[in-house]
Amino acid sequence: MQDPLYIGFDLSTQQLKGLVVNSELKVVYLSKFDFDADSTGFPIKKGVITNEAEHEVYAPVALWLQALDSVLDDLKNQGLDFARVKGISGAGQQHGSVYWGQDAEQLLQDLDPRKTLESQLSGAFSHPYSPNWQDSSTQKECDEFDAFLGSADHLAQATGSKAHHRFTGPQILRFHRKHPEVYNRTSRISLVSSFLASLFLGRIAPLDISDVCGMNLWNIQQGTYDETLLSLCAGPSNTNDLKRKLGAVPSDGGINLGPITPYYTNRYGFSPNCAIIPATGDNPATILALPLRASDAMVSLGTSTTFLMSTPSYKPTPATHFFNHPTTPGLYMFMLCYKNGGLAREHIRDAINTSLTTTDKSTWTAFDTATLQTPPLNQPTDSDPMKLGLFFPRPEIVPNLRAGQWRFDYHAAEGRLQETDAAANPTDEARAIVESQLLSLRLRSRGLTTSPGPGIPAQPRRVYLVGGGSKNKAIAKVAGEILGGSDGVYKLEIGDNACALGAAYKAVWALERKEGQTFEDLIGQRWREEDFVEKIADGYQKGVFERYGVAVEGFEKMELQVLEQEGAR
Ligand code: XUL
Repeated sequence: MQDPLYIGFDLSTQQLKGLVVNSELKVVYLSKFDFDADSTGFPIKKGVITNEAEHEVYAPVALWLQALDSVLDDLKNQGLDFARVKGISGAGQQHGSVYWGQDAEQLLQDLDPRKTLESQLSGAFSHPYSPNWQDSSTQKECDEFDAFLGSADHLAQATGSKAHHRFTGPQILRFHRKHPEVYNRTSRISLVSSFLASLFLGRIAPLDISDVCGMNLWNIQQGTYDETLLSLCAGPSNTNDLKRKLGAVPSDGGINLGPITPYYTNRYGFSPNCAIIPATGDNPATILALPLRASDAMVSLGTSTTFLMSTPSYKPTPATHFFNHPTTPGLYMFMLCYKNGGLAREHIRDAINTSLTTTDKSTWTAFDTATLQTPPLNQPTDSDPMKLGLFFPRPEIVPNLRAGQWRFDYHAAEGRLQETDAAANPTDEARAIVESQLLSLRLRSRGLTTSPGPGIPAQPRRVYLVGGGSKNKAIAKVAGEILGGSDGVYKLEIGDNACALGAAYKAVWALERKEGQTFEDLIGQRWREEDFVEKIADGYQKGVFERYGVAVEGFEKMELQVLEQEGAR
């Protein structure tokens, strides 16, 4: 038999991707199906359907079946020898739920290899749509979730997050109220990740130990569903019935759920021994795209900013998220999900370019120069105030504030803040906005880092930058100054394949690990760092890191003051 192969699928909002790696973690095949461009028969835009009147966003589940048929056909056409595939895992957009009908398991078991999944399973669902993470129809349910254990803080302590519109518990509660008949006819509820695994397993797969934390239903420290929250979510119907619909959750993210169902061996030539490994959420899968060590941080600088960290600490607050780590017991995934990010930086870039009458409006040269020429906190001398600000072209959730801009002078010696005029010169704002975004990350992650050595302050070991903004060396430099990174700031070059890679690596680890061997250890031994990362900036710099430590205090005060002013607290 030739060397084994592993498939990681990424079922995201706008596409399905199938990525095949070998035991050395090298990518050998890749196939993509773009929902808008490649599907037929679904009235979707960017992969979803929107009902603006009710703030609903959802995706047709049959679309995903069509996509999987197509990706498997394409991999076959590319020459993949499916008999070599030893394991399959996946990454799913988080929080989305799939509602299976009464005969779902039978349909999954009886799949005819001569026919497509779409033609056989489109009728397997009690509800043909999956509520999407962009849905915001559940304000009422979120208020109930936040109140049910006493406060949003208590909910965050129990489940790792306060209530969010997209989280599956509030979504199920609303679904239940809106479609009581359909809810009753629903045999099982999957997350997008476990839906994907179910298709390969030929029966409903359990929820994943990390992805289950995106529901507001799983009590992370108890390692069980939270009975109180289940009773809220089940409403007038039976809590046990809801528990049965959701199913048990294995604690091992690398568990072998069982062999692939015969449909795939007959239709594509998979080995009957090919193992199905739990698929996880796309964010947990992202931290598996490299051997991220505890205390390493990943910053995704896209349209929005996402911050991910692997940490042994569990310190939830209403502004942050904690999930079980997808592979490693005793570790957690810490996540910050901002609404703002790239757009705020682009506004200032455009303003600077306009004032310079630069012809190419999208060039970052002037923005970078301005960032690098401005002293930290635009503070020429120690006696000058630190310039701080908040820049939100869109309403923000971290913290919960309307769209707007606020600027302050912080007189650190007296701990005094003074609001200033908006009419700042755009070139002064370039550094301010980058600093503002990074100070917010440092403020919220500072309790999770540890000191890397005697006399060195607590900070991440490495900071990995991904996404569009990671190309920008000026941002990387400021990231190192503010966040530190005892080993530096790195750019992670895995394009947009992070989730699919992480899923494929999860399958490699699950099936090749020695007794007790962690994901970080196995993948760490095989990962050729030089192929994937480039050090792009220094991390910790004595003096400047400590100065930003003072600024973080001012930043925290500023946020509180703005929240008070806006009546948002
Ligand atoms: C995370 C979240 C998004 C989706 C995107 O909480 O809602 O990142 O997972 O697919």
